[in-house]
Amino acid sequence: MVDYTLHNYFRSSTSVRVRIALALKNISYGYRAYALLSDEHKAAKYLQINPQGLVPSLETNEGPALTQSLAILEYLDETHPAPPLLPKDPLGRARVRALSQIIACDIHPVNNLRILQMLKSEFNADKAAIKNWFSHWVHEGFGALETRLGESDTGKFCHGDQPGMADICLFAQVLNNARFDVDMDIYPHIMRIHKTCTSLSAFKAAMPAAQIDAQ
Ligand SMILES: N[C@@H](CCC(=O)N[C@@H](CS)C(=O)NCC(=O)O)C(=O)O
Repeated sequence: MVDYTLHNYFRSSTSVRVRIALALKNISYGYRAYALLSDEHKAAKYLQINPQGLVPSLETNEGPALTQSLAILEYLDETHPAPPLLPKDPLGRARVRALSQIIACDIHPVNNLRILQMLKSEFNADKAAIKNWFSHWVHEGFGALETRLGESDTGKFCHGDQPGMADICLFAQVLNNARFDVDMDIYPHIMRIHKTCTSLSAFKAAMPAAQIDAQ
């Protein structure tokens, strides 16, 4: 039997992604919180788990800790196939990975805490400038995502009628956007899917406010 410990932070959207996948697949796990604003993720002990000093990491009793949220999602999908996070057909898989990566590769990395901190400390960006930066990169990615969600493969969720990897990424990013007041009224497909996800217990359980370190 595999033991899982999730090293994460309540508000981290990449942590939200892994918490949703664990909940959808009904996998129980230990919860270890790192306060990012106090740099707990940069402590030597955590760097032994994840040399990148980023959350989340998923520790198992089978080998080295897993890092990178999308790699963790794919590992969970391969080890616990039901319910699937990716479709079976190669074209469908490529589509879902592409929708996910709009968020995970092209929006999230440039809006990560360490980037925003550097904008402030090295480039004197004030609150308004940081908000502008954050919104700019969200709109770049979400504009394209919204267009793609107009495709016929979209159903109740990003791809068909079951939630998968792209919905997980979408849901977590929309939560992040709320903290920066990003105008979401211009994204009807994204907001419809986000609302549908919000009604599912796995998504509710993964939300920041439901975590012990949110108290
Ligand atoms: N590509 C990585 C990104 C992980 C990541 O950047 N996590 C953020 C929290 S959402 C973090 O640890 N930030 C700490 C920092 O920026 O110092 C993944 O998907 O797991």
